[in-house]
This record gives sequence, C-alpha cells and structure tokens, in this order.
Amino acid sequence: MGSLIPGDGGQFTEYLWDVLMAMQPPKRVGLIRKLKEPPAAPKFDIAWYGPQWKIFLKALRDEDCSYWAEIYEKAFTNNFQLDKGEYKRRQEVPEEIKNLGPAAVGHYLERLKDQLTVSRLNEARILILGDKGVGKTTLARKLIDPNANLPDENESTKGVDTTLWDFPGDELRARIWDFAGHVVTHAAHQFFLSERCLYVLVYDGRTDNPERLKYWLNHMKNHGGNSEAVLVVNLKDPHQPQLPINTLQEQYHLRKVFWLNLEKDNNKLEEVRSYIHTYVREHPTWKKTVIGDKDYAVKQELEQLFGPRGNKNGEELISKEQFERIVQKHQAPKPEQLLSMLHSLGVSFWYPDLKGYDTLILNPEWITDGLYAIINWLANKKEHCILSDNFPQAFADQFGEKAMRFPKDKHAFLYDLILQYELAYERDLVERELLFPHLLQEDQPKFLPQLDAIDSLLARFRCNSPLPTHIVSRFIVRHHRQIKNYRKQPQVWRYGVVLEGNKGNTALVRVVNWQLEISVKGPKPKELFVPIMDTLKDIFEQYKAQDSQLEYKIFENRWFDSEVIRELEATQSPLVHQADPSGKLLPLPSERFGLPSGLHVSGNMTFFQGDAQYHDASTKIETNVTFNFQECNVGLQTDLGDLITQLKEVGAELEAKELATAQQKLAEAKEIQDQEKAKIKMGKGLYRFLNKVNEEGTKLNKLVKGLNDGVSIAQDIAQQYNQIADWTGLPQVPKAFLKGEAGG
Ligand SMILES: Nc1nc2c(ncn2[C@@H]2O[C@H](COP(=O)(O)OP(=O)(O)OP(=O)(O)O)[C@@H](O)[C@H]2O)c(=O)[nH]1
Ligand SMILES: [Mg+2]
Repeated sequence: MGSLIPGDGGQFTEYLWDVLMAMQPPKRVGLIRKLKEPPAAPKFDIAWYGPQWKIFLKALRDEDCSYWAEIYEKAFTNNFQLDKGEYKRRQEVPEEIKNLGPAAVGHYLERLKDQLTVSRLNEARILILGDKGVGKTTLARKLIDPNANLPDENESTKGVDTTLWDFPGDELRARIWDFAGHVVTHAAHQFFLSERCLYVLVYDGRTDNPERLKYWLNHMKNHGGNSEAVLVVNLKDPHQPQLPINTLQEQYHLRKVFWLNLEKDNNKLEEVRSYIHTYVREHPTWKKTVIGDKDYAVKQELEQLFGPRGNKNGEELISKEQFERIVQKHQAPKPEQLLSMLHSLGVSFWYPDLKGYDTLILNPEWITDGLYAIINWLANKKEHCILSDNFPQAFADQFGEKAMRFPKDKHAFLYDLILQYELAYERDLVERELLFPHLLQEDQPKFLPQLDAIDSLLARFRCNSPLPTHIVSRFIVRHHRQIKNYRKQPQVWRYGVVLEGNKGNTALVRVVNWQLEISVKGPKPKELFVPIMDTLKDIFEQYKAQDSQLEYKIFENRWFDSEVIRELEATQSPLVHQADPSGKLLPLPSERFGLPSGLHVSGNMTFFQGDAQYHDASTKIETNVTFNFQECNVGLQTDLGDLITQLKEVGAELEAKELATAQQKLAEAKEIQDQEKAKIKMGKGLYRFLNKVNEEGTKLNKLVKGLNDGVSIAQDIAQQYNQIADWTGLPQVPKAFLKGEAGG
C-alpha cells in the first residue's frame, strides 16, 4: 500500500483511510479507495485523479474535515514536503480526541495552529478501583499525605471523591478519583473511567477471591484503552493471599504489584508514592497533551472560578453564555469546539446531545454526586424506581443542607443524563418515572416461560469472567417497551428479562453464570431474535474485555460459533436437522437464525433425518469441527498419570495425591455432554494445581522442574487443560506455561 506522503511510513495514509472510512455516506469510500491505492507512477500527479479530486476535497469539507482537505491539497502543492512539526502534532493527538472522529482531530490541530504558543495540560488522572472496604479511600488520602488518618469505618465512599495531588517542585499534578466499592454504584462508574489514566486497584489481602481482581481489570480494559494498572494488596493482617499475578500480567496491562499494610508500612507506602509519582512524571501521555495558549487561558479562568487548586468552594456550574464571555475575553476561537475539546480532555463537562440545557459543569463531582445520590437513595430504600418529583427529596436525604447544589432547574438535566447513559428507562412517560434495572431484585421470577423447545432459537455469549451488570441492564433499557407481563407483573429482574414480540413471539434473555443466554420461541421467532442479537452485539462491542464468544445452538447440546456454521454450510459438510416429527425440513441454520450476510450454498447439501443419521452426522461434525471433550479428557488423564507416577518416585506424596484427586474428577466428568455440568464436576482443583506449578519459587514449581521431562509433561497438561477449560468455561492457565523452561 503506497503512502501519499513520503517519509511517514504509511501511517498518514493509514490514518487518513480511517478518517475516510469514518465518513458518511459510505458510497464515497469507493471513490476514495482509488486515492488510497493509486498506480505507482502517476500518484504524485494531481491530474491523474481527474475531476474526482475536487469532489473528494468537497466531500471532506462537507464532513467538517477541512483540516484534512488542506493537508491533502498542500501535499501536492508542496511537492510532498512533509511538515515535520505538524506531522509530529498529528501523531500526538490525545486518544480521547481521536475517538471523537476525524473532524474533532482536525479541530484540535487547527486550534493549535491558530494560536501562538502551546501549553501543557499537566494534569494526570489516577483512578482508584476495588471492592467495598478494601482501602481505596485510605490509599487516596495516604498518597497525598502519608500521615493522614484512616477513614472511619462508617465513612464508605458514596460515589466518587476527587482530590488533587500536587507534586512539589513539579509542574505536574494528578487528580485522584476515588470510586465507591459498593456494588450498586458500579454501573455508573464506567462513565467516569477514561483512557490515558493510571488505574490503581486495591485488593483486601484477607480475602481469597482473585476473580474480583479480574472483574476490576476488565473494567479497566473495557473503558481505559491502553491505560495501565498498579495493584496494591492491602495486608490488613499478616495473611498473604495467593494471587495469580503472572496470569493477570499476561492478560492485562498490570505494571506493578505492591504488598503492604496501608496503616503501618510507611516505608512501603513511600515506595508506592514514589513509583506513582515517577510513573506519572515520566509517562509520555501527560507530557504530550498540549493546548493553545488562548485555550489554556480559558481553562485557567474556569479553574479559578471553580476555586483555586480545585478546592471546590467556587462555582460548580456556569451557563454557556458565561463561558462564551470568557472565551471572548481571551480571544480564543470557536467556543463550541472548545467546549467539546475540554469535555473530552476531562477538564469540564458539556453534553451537547442533551438539548435545551446550557450548563457547563466545572466540578466533575457535581455530576457524579448527583447521579450516585439518586442511585444510593433508591438502594437504601431497596427500591428501583424514582419519580422526577422525588429528586428534591433524594438530594435532601443524601446531602442535607448541601442539597442546594442541585437546584430544581437542574433536575431535568440529571434526569436526561441518566437516560442518555442508559442507566434507567422511563417507566412512566407522563409521570416522569425512571426505573433502574441494576437495582431490581436479583432473583428471577418463580415462573419463566419454557423456551428451549426444539424449534426455539437459542444463542449465548460466553465470557471469560463474570459479566458486568451493566451489560444486561443496558439491554433491558433498550428493549423495555417489549417487557412481558405475567399476572400483571413485568417479568424483569436484575439479570434478565422476558420480552414479547409482535406476533406472539417470546424471548428470554438472562445471565447464567458467566454467560448471557438468549432463547426465542414463537410462530416467527427470527423477527424477535434478530433485533435482540443486534442490540447485544452492539453492547458487547463496547465491553471487549469480556472476550465474549457468540454461539448458536443447532442441535441438542451442540453449540456452534457463527463462523463454524458458515464454514459447514459453505463446505457442504453434512449438516443435521432436528428430527422434526412432521418430517419437514427446517431451514439452514444461517437462515433460521438470520445470520448476517447471505451464504453461498449450492443446492446439493445433504440433510439427515431421524435418529440413526443424527448420531452419525453429529459425530462427524464433532470430530471435524468442534472440540472433542472425551478424547481430550482421556489424553489429559494419561499425562496426569505420568506426572503422578513421577511425583511419587521423588517422594512428593502429597502433591501426587492432590493431582490424583483432580484426575479422578476428570474421569468422572468424561461422559458428561453438558459443559456446565462438566465444569462443576471438574472443579478448579487442576487449575489451582497448575498455577502452583507455574509460579516461580513454589515447591511444586521446583519439583516439576527437577523431574525428567517434568516441564514438557506439565506443558502438555496445561495445553490440554486449556482446551477443556475453553469448552467448559473454566479459567485458563497462562499460554506461556512455565516460561523459558520449554523442553525441560
Ligand atoms: N487496621 C486497618 N484498617 C484499615 C487498613 N486499611 C483500611 N482500613 C480501614 O478499613 C475501612 C475501609 O477502608 P476505606 O479506605 O474506607 O475503604 P474503601 O475501599 O474506600 O471503601 P468504600 O469507599 O466503601 O468502597 C476503614 O475503616 C479503614 O480505616 C489497614 O491497613 N489496617
Ligand atoms: Mg472509599
């Protein structure tokens, strides 16, 4: 692929390509593809592009991308001389701005060009996450002042507290966001987790639940872009928990782990402080974020209004008019653009999509306090609905006299923000009542429709860790108009919902363990199934860390990935149809589930009917395409047997016994067809054993390394175990099992 501008290593063209792809309408892409891959010789000759060149430039300008139009034009008139300074700035556009799309990137760069000098933003963000009571607030306070007192026991954080950490002698400072650990607040946290932050996870050393670490690391992975994490294990007592640090470091950007008692280990605390300080100071991210001097002056004035050094005694909100006056005073260009830029950089908050509100928020805590006040007020009362008329009561109960911070004319803004964040839906449009699905009761209703019949459409998203509640509650919000009533009760709970489609179709969508299951039944199930799947795919797209695998159930207990279905149909492998009592053929799976984009299957696909062929063909599919649990199980048992014998030979009786127990469970699971049941039968014994083998310095690790072939047997075991774990949904052991020791 050629680059339009020599010397940029193709990145500029790549980037431009993204710009163009992001442009609507898509029909322009065909035209632009010509520009992307021109023939080698005439690519530097503008004439080669003919009249399309003008159309292309106009298209860019129409899409508010005049910056990019100019770059392209200049490239030709400049004879492809690269403006190195400008190029460098393009490379350093902050991720938050890039995420807004090419127009915003152009605006950001244009603003820099239009102003005399630039200033660094110099404010890093540190986000502290972890379960309730683990010591997040303790850490937040001790980072700023190591001698700070411990918080009182009843001082639990309500939503988010933010404080500034000044580094003496450094231009830089950090804003610490200390999040609440209480589970009712988690759904709202994601709106304040951003990219280019340092995440600090706190874990209570007295607990033994490493899954919780994964939960928080997934939060970071979902919303934090390339941000990295530091883990602080708070050793409130001398117990040292076993944590799969290596595994986590392989899967997440986990940079460093500290083990300390936050109350007593002052030396260790100093290490944490100095590590974070150095990290923030030396990390290129914050050094590089620059804005023009006029914009900087506006930002400074906003901060002054809010209170010197953000001490929260000043204005929390100002009107757009006030803002525009400040912009005028400092002769900064285009206030609208500046508003959205400051929003994306986290300086102040502005929601142009919420029409009719002209409020600019200077204190981020105003929004978080407002949102969490409503959520906590409901949670305390064990309720999940609030009328907009009850907002004043909620603020009064939560803040007492300070409820004045939320005057009545701002309630509608918060109400609409909750809707925009999809934290709730409007249960009653006239009365203006909000329902928060993540506050509903946890248990499912006693009676649920039976939707796993032979002709139901069944699909599931399998995840590698617990699903954040917001995935399903967001789904409920989007489909709330279809919620089905049973005996006048809406069938919806915290982890699921029953929906009713147009033509007597019914759907059940719910979380079961680590997966989200969808089943739809009715005369035309596809009509309900397809929109449900579209919504879910869209939502899962935003939670990439969940690493979800989407599968469809074609036969009894046979789940297939859509790609496999496609392959099977395309290669005309014998596909089985359910033995329909009427003898009627069901449509192809892709057809039945309404999988996107048609398949090119010719007419001579073989179909089997009846039991005999059913088994015949399904075995064939299983060995060809899907994972064969029984075979892998037997192989794994043999390898375990080898290791057990060797361990016994060196006198490691206890270890051998532990492994024999795992082997026994595996043998018992062999005949089980259902993944979930196999998982339960196997348990986590083998997983724990393997982790111990893998952890440098443990007795098992040394033992295995001392055996003949010990390492390679262990690696084989790990590899087979991972295949089974993948199938059952058990946790994986690291891919690079026993690093650096391959071959023994
Ligand atoms: N003895 C002792 N107590 C501690 C230590 N760290 C925290 N605590 C106490 O544990 C309780 C909870 O600590 P916080 O820092 O408030 O916990 P948190 O993670 O902010 O909790 P939430 O805000 O509710 O999510 C407080 O009463 C602290 O004083 C420690 O190292 N030793
Ligand atoms: Mg706290």
